[in-house]
Amino acid sequence: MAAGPCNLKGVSTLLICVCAIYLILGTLYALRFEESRVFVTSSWAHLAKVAMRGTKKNVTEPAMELCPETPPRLVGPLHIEFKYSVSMELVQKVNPEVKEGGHWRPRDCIARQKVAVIIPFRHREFHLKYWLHYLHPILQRQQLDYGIYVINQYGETTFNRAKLMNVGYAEALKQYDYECIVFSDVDIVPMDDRNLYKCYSQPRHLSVALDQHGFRLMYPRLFGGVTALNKKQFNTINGFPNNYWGWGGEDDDISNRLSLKNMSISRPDMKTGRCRMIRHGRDLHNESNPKRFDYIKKTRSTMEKDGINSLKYKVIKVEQNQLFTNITVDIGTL
Ligand SMILES: [Mn+2]
Repeated sequence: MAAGPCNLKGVSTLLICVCAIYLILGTLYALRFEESRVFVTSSWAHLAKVAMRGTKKNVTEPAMELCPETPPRLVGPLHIEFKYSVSMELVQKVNPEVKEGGHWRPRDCIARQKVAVIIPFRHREFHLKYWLHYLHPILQRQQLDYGIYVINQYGETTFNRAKLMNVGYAEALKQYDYECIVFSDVDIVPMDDRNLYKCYSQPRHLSVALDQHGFRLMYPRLFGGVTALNKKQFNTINGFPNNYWGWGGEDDDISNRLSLKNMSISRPDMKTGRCRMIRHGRDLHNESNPKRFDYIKKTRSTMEKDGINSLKYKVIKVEQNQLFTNITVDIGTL
């Protein structure tokens, strides 16, 4: 009889043991499976993450190359007219990539030059609208890393184009590491986008064939309208004269400075260099400067002391507009 309970005890012990082993093995199996599943999912997650990182990298920081020497989206001759009216709102709408302050740069390649475009200005909002309307798309097709600076002369004293251009040079360089400065009258628009708004090994004259001048270069040393100088070229001539108040002469003084420093003038051909100028009457407070004939004879002695090294002005206001930076400046008076 002793075997009975003993047997029963043995069977129940065995059962308990089997149950325990089953539980342990089951738990172990489950744990192992879970673990491996965690491992599997995490490795997939990892792979997915790596793949994502790859695509993300291509979007935000692609291995960018220098833009091609000849911009591929240029169209050549352009139809330019000033008959229909344009609004700043429309210009903004068709140039959605232009950032505050009038900055833009190519997204898919590194621009070959960082260019500040300086526009000496006063009371020509009507012309500026056209200029922005035509130039923003052109400069984008030219794949430049550019910014537009309108240098607005404060007050109603006599206009001084060259001094405003000096101010534009100084102020633009405070904002960005520009390599090239294009100086443009507000009323001149190129008629061919192959006329690149960039700098060359010699100072560049871009507005070589104006419609109002019968698409002819008025004289060989002409350096007015739209010009481009890199920092070295600009500093070699001590920038521009500050003492030409009123219309005329400052462009010839700049031209003198270039030849006195043994630089030549680089130009597009007369077809590519065609430009349209908006017809207008003489502005108030920009009477022709009677002293200009005398001054341009003395460039040799004046250029070293009058220029970017003697520039004095007071910034009144800097506004980051959507299509350009507007700098209002007090440049004093005659
Ligand atoms: Mn004009």
